[in-house]
Amino acid sequence: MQAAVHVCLVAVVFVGGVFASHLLDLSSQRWTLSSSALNISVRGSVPSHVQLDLFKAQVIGDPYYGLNDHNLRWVAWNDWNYTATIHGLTFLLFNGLDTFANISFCGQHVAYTDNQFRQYFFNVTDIFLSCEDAAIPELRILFPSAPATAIAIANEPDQEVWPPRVQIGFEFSNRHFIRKEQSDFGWDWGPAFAPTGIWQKAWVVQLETDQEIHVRNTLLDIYREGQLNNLLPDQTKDWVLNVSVDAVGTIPIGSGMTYTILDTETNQTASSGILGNVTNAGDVITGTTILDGSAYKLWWPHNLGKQSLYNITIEIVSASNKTLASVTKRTGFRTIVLYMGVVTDEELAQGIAPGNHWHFQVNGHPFYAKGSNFIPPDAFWPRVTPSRLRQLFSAVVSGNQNMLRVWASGAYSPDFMYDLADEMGILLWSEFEFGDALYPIAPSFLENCRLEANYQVRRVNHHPSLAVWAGGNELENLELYLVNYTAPDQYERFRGEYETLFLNTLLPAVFGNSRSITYMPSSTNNGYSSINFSRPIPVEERYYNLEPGSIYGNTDYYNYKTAVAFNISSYPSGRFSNEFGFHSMPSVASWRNVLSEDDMHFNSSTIMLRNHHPPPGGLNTSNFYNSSIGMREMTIAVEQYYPIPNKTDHIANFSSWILATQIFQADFYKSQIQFYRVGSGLPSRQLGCLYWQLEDIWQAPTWAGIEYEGRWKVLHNIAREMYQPVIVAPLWNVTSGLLDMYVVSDLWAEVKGTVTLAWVDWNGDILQDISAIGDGNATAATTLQFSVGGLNSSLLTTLNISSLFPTPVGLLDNSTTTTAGKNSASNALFVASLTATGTPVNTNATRTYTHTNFWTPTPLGQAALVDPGLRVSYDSLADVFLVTAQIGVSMWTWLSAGLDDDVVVNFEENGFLLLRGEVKRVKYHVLSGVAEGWKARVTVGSIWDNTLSE
Ligand code: BMA
Repeated sequence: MQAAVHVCLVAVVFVGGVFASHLLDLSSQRWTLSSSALNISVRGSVPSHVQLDLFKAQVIGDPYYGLNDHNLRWVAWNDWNYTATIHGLTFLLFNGLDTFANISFCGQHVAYTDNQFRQYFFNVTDIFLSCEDAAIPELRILFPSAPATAIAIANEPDQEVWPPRVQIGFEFSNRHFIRKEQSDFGWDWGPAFAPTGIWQKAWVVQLETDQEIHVRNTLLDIYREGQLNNLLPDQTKDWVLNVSVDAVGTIPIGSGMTYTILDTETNQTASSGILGNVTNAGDVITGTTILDGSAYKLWWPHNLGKQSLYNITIEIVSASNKTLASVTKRTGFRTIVLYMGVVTDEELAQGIAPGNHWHFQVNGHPFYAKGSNFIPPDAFWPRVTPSRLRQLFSAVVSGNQNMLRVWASGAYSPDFMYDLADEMGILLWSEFEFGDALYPIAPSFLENCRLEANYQVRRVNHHPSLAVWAGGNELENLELYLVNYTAPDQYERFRGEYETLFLNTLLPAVFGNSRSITYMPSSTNNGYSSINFSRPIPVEERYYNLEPGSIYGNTDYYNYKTAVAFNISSYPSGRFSNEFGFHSMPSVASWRNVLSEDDMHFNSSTIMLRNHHPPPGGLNTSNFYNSSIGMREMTIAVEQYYPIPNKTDHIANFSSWILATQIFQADFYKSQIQFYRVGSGLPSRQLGCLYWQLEDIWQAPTWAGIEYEGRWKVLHNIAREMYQPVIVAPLWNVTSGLLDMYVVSDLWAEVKGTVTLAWVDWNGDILQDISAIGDGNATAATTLQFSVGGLNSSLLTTLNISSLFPTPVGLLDNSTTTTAGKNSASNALFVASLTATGTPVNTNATRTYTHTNFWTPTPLGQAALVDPGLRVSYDSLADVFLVTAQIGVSMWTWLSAGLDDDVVVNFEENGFLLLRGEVKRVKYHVLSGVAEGWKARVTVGSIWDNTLSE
């Protein structure tokens, strides 16, 4: 037996050479995926998911096609084996097993795992040495069905139960019992595939002597001396570098650590030395040092400065000075705090409403967070590649977004995602994967969560893009609210359970590993009522203990009653908006990748079944969506505000309806983004706006601004416009009939400039007759000067709309028909054009900012629109598209690549206003597709086209 093992090892070392680095990447092995019950055996891969491997082997069709999300449920209900022959000494190391996994080696049990988000490693030396059949030592990982296992756990005796309607369930129920991506069981924007498999990288780690170790995870924590989580640090202090390395194998007694810091820009060593205060627990070694507080360039989000990055190399060195392991992490020097402190008397005197702050400060500076919510970009993470994410993040940067909230209930972001965010200057508000449910507090469940959080916090803490940790999504504002609503007598109990997991278990995972990052137990909250680091759990939540007249936390706002969509008094007034939205349809180009010709119409059954809004209403056992409500909401919104498409050609009609839903979505978000940004200068001192949601997980009617294939919906373009540093923003008060014109700037220094205001008709002529701008003394086209302070808004002027247009304005419900004629509301468009000079944050050179915005006193569906005479041509010298409106004003001007061209292209500006005679030069980005000559086939349309029948 022993001899056989030796032969085998020698053969591996010399023939395969695979142990030269002591690491065998398991993705290089030949894997088999099989199910004996189904009599399926195909080639498997690592990292992968069962559905991807079955698709590759042509056992199933494209999981995203048609109704395959329904038809392929059998995959999720079955158990699957991944097997490979490996010559394994001494450890198996898995960065992720999704989700339940029975691991055996040479026919012997190794382990059972039950958490998709943990890293696991096992010493299999003894099994390998005693392997009966050493020639073919088989590694077998049996993945039992996740949905079936979740049901089995739910049915265990004495299992916890919650009041009715608290656990938000989707297609597969009981997600809250298992540590798996919660949206794998369905969500209101995504499919339910419950994928399974070795979804992350895996290795055989061979340690030949007991002096050898392998680094499996590294924590770097960089903070200002004296800094405490959630509190503002002193920016004049030195930096502290804390290092903690997790190893496979035993770190020899007497080992120490050295560090070298390399400036990645200059390639020069910035400093190096030996870490002090070393403690060695055998499997983890920690050490620390102080670094000069002003010797390092700061890292900033992309619109606030440079993304200076440093490589820190840590070497673990034995007592005899032998390097045992070396690890390099790219990091940056910055402080970031989500500040929830009390509004001071001085701030009250400045006009800030009492209560608490709720905003981010980077390197000691408050800034306006502009961005959106990130959901899993694919139902199958193994096919999310760095290049796909780079493309998505390029859209984020070009969309003027500096922060993404990486929503809980997906998966923890891969390292390459943080790396990209570090490079591109995108802050990632990160969340533990718990959401829209209450979770068990059984000790084994809590321990599982603790280990998961500990691993994830340590893994990503060095990334300067990490902005904050939140325990989960919508736990206080929704879940505890629901308990209080359905079972008020049990509220105290469930709030206590919530604190057991989210304060007593997850908070120490953050505070115990990191001094640099803020933690809050749930995404939408009213902050803390007290914080005191002499308590074991320093944070005490405020919940709904609110003083009337005070403003506290962040807001989450959804309203599907579209009649009030543009009524600003329906929007929440808080310190920060972290979610709001409405769904729209993806483009025809997206749909035709997954729909048959028969299904290419607005309410086709496949589209209806892919509309998961509204969700099943929190009924744990229910597994259906009332999609017709979601489809109707989009339809009603279009009917209320825009020309109603009615074309004879069914694809043209489909396309017009799609665009109309996208225009409503963009219009609604625009109205809210303006409102929240104006708040930076109001008592709410509102400093953040993250809309729901950045991108799609598949092709479906959702809240996304970017479609699955990467195409920008109207929303992404309009958000890009509204997230520019300096904007002019009309806020319409339905009740008073006043239109307040604001200038908003999120630059840090004063901005000065002019705004030209004019009423024009749809032909583009100035309406000389409507002269009442502001106090009524101004002329029809008038230029006003403004100055707005840093990170502020200022009121430019107020227009009394009801005196200009005595006829009521509002929805298209017949009661509001305006009289025809040149000066009627239906013939008027208010245009505001801003030109300003300002200094971009952290630069010296001044820059010119421009923005043109508009407002109409009547919905466009009621406006006397004319054919704007749009033309588009491609200017090959300048490599831009030129768009003009030759006859009239073009609203929601929309460029698109021809449908026959298999090209995915985004136009840098789209969905814009074009005044008569104006020429817009539009740049573009091709994401994929090689169609020759597509540029000549680009078309341009506008909302006016939706009035046509052809
Ligand atoms: C909020 C989010 C998500 C959801 C979205 C749209 O509730 O947190 O859970 O997908 O709204 O409904």
